[in-house]
Amino acid sequence: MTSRALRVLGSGALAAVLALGACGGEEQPGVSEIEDTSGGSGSSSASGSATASGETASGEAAPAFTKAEADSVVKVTVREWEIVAEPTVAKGPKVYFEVTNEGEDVHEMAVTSPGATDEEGAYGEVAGIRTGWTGPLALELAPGTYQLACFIVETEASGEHEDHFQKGMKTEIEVQ
Ligand SMILES: [Cu+2]
Repeated sequence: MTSRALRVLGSGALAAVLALGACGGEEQPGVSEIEDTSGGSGSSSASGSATASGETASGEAAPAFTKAEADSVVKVTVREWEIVAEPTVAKGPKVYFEVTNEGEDVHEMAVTSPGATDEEGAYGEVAGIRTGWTGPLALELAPGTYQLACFIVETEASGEHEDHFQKGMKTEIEVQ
């Protein structure tokens, strides 16, 4: 009898190499940033830019809100020597002023409390409006009465002072 050595080829201990499927890739934070610029502002910012600095070409700060977002639009005409607002009663709080200079001198329009005689404490202003120009001013205003005024004081070649406010460049509007 031949003993048959049953050679059991040990299949060896196959090291179970657990291929750890490193699925550590695409972990997404819970918050996904959605840029909803439903408006037509064509500035599609690249991803990641934290602040969309709104500056106009002239370097002035962008209005706090757009004309489309305003509760009312007040068209203001400035000229020698008056300021005319239309309408004179505006719905707030978001009032969007469009100030057009139909005069010959440079003018400004400051929004102040009634009776103010200078622009200190003004809620806002559009300055340096040249002939034919229109300047925007977006202000959030509480209900009440406001003065629109030009506080420019010019000195003529003759030395005479030309005080736009004293000459009549002021009016009042009511914000409801
Ligand atoms: Cu003026």
